[in-house]
Amino acid sequence: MSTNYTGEQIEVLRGLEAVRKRPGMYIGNTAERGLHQLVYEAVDNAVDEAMAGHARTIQVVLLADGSCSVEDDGRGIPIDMHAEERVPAVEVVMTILHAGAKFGKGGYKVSGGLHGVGISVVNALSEWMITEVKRDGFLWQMKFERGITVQKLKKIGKATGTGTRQWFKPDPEVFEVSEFHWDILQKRLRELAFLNRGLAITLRDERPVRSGEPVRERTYEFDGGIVSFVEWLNGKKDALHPIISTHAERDGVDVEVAMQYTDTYADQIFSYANNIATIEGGMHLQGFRQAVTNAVNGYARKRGMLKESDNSLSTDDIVEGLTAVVSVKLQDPQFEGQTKTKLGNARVRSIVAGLVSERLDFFLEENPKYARAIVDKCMQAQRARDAAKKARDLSRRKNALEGSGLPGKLVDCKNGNAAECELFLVEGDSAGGTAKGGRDPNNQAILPLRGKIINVEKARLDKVLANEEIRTMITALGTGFGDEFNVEKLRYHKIIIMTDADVDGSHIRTLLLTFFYRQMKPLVVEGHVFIAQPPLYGIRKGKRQWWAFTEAELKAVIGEDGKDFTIQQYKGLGEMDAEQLAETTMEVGHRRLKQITVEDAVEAEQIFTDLMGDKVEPRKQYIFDYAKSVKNLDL
Ligand code: 0RA
Repeated sequence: MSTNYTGEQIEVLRGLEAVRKRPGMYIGNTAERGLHQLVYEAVDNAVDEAMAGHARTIQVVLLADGSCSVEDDGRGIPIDMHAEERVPAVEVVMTILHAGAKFGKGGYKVSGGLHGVGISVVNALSEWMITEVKRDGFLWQMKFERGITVQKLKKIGKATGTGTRQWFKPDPEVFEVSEFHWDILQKRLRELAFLNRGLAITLRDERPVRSGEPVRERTYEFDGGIVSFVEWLNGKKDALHPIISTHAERDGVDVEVAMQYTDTYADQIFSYANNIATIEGGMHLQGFRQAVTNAVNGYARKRGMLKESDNSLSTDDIVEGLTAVVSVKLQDPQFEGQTKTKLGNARVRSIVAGLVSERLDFFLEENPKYARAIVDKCMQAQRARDAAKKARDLSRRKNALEGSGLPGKLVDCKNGNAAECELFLVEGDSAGGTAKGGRDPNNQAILPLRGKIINVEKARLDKVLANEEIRTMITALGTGFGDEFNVEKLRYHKIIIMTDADVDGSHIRTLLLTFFYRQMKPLVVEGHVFIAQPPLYGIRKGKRQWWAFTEAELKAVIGEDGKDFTIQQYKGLGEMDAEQLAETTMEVGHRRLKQITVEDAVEAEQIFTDLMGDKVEPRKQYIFDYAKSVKNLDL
């Protein structure tokens, strides 16, 4: 290589240096998430080519050497000389930060904070990368190492058809982990296939498998697009009517909506902008909710189901049991919010609302039987909500009479600063007593929960509120719940579920998580909920003592034969005394907490429905898949 750098080479080196110095700025982090982000970046480019109408298939292959290949059948990245940079266009795309945008491909280029950082970032963070382009009857190839071109564009053979292949090996100098996870990739690829009707995405795992296991390969392709998505989401629920859907472009915004009511109590509404999950919602979601509320109220009034003197149905009443996917694609998405997953473009609200109103008004008029079922369902929700409100007002008044209003069972802490306080939700009075003995009274509070918590997935709000354990917990947390939930009133910033490591314990844990997820979602989304991890084993040898939290840790301490060690297996919290519980499970510095995260709302919803809903079959399947699902949810 010449030492007389051109301007372009200097720009490339500066760009690479920036990316390799602060990878987190470009891909979030250098752990599991960042590693998978590399694949998403390559796939997003291919999906863009598909959205522009030029590619139909995408193949993602995980190879034995830890590399990943993403291939599409689009037009192929251009290989002609770039006028300004005087190198082939493909080299510009691969080596210059944000070069993709310069090409102004047209169509709906994603420019979110999460994606669209440019394939050159993947290149910079890869030990090696090979780009192949099929165009004009030839196969072209370029090679890179840590973003630096090591083989200029070269014709390596003949080819039929067109397309692009991006093959890269993440750099172990950059990433703390190196293994791609099938489950993580599969979920996102499936979602992309749902969101892009007709696009076929294949995931293939060519890494060595345990003997007897087949090589995994799955293709996701849905001719129904988001209608198939809703069908899949409701697969295990009973629907009240056929799926209602609409798809249209208005003022440059492509809008797709599919919706269906079920006989359940929770709503599952997923929104997307340019294929990015808008976890924090935004204008498209607002438009949707507003339109559905107006349409159902309008119909109910017109048919006399709601009398003049009746209150209108609220949006919360109207979304109960509703499953919906709202997907918009637009040129200039504005992503806002804490995690940049809230769509800010105001005009999108009225565009979505207009389309949904039109479609839903028409559906209700044309299908009186289904319309009645929907309105009935919403009115039942309204009645339950009224009953719940009365119960709540009553209990508020009662609390006011009783003084502080905090439940008697709560062993509170002294510190008044919520950010420093922790609440342990403990299974049973006896473990509660032990925890009380082991806590730090300054900032750790204990709330023992007796008996079973009601399953919120199967009961309406009024029933849920009649449950004493639930009421006690709500009062202790201080936030209210449901539509009145206010995270700013939270009295403890860490809520730690501490249950036994047995079936009952995991049941209670799941019931609590379901309640938080359904009625206090921000608590979960903002990362306030944790699971305590008591040790599985206590190990002694002479005067020395260890704790093991996994089988592997046990092995590591005692070695293969375990001679001279006394091993005690802990089945429940009750088997430890206060000091042991504090030392292993409660004290900062020793304990291991698992934070509950909702990275993947679709997955979380499915798991809660499966786990807690009416149908038995999915629950059996869940128990079968238990280990796997728990891992997905990061419990
Ligand atoms: C710029 C212009 C054209 C295609 C592409 C980029 C392109 C990029 C990627 C990335 C992955 N797969 C891709 N496929 C295409 C259009 C070139 C033309 O007009 O033929």
